[in-house]
Amino acid sequence: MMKQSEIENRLERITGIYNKLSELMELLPAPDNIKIKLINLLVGDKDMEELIEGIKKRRPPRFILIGRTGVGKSSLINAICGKYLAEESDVQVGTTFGEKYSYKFMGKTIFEVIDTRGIGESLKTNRSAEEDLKDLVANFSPDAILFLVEGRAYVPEDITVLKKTNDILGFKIPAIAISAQVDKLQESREKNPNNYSERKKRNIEDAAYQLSKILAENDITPLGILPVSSYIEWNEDPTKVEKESWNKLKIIFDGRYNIDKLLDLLENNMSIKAGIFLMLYSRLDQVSRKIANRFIKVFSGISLAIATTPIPFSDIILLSSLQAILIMLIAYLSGRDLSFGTAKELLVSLGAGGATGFGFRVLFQQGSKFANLIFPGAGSALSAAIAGGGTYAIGKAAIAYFIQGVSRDKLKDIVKSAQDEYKGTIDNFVFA
Ligand SMILES: Nc1nc2c(ncn2[C@@H]2O[C@H](COP(=O)(O)OP(=O)(O)OP(=O)(O)O)[C@@H](O)[C@H]2O)c(=O)[nH]1
Ligand SMILES: [Mg+2]
Repeated sequence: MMKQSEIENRLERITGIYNKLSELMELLPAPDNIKIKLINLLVGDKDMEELIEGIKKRRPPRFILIGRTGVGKSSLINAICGKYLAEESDVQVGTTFGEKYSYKFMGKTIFEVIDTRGIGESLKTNRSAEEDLKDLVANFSPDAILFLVEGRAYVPEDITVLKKTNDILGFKIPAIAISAQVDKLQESREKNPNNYSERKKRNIEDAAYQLSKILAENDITPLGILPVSSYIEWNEDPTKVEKESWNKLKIIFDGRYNIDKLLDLLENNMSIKAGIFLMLYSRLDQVSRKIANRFIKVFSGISLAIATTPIPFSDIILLSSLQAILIMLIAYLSGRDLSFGTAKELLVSLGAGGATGFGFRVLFQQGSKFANLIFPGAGSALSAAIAGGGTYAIGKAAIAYFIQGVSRDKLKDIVKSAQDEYKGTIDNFVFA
């Protein structure tokens, strides 16, 4: 697995390249007019721009945490990134009802949080409290609201805060309701989620159901309702260790439950800037694949655009070149060199070139022949589904080969099933 610093360096390089696409094109054995068209396509694409911006300007996610003292808000944040973070209060933004905190690791802010513990009661009675909350939220511009309740012990004040916060935000940001500390449900001695009994699983489902009922009764419709355990045993008792040493604490028992689902929900619904940062600090082993998937989505979209404004014959060359760039980027994300050689390695495995031994300059001149190898029946005119699905499938093969280490002989099957999976519209996919 690549280290965080190496992945970050690679992301830096990719965003740098986007500003100098001509350098990337130099690596590609395609005719000049194709390269120019490609640059225009990549520069003009809104989704591409958003993704590059998201990578470049990644920043700590901002959460509003709603939940009583002791419900497990801080523990959830630790569970999300698998580290024991230092919670630092931002004195400047503190009010009587909500306070801003930074969660730091080795001096670096990983999360920014507004903790609203205890605010419910004053909201009920105090108008200026509501105004204050409004200001706090407006200045903070949160990425998500996390609402925590333990078991059935929900408190009406919490519901008040959740309602108010959502009113203030106009339901624009994702709210996720969490039934916390479900490891404590019967049988509470079993802390390993892999060994949860059927009875315990039923109890967990029930806790989530009870929470969903409370929310429904209050007309609150969160993006998701999740039962979660943040249970972690550290190699030393954090409360007995100096704050300076928290970053050295290691997990010796991992009882986390559903944190992955929570992360999926957050990543897929937050701004890309916060989502990419979150990936880097929560699931480093999956970052390459996840970012590769985002590139696949963007490149498939561009492929659709190529097919819907056809330039006879040359569109297939354009498409193959675009796909070659996608493969190069995915290979690069996996730790390979940024070169056309890596793309060629994959394309050869897929049947383009290899056996007949024709070079890739010829390949780009014989675009339609290549098209028929990879997308049977394509010919010289491309349908949108074939273009989008082809790029999607080639991208998936690139992830399998470069990132997941799948062997070459399985790649054709992966291309085929990915094409089946892609039925015209890509927006229905969750890019996990
Ligand atoms: N078993 C179990 N204990 C938990 C879990 N989450 C938190 N705890 C424990 O509950 C206690 C309170 O957790 P915190 O994370 O400090 O709660 P909090 O909501 O941040 O509390 P305040 O900061 O006071 O508002 C700690 O002793 C945690 O170890 C969980 O999922 N399972
Ligand atoms: Mg706390």
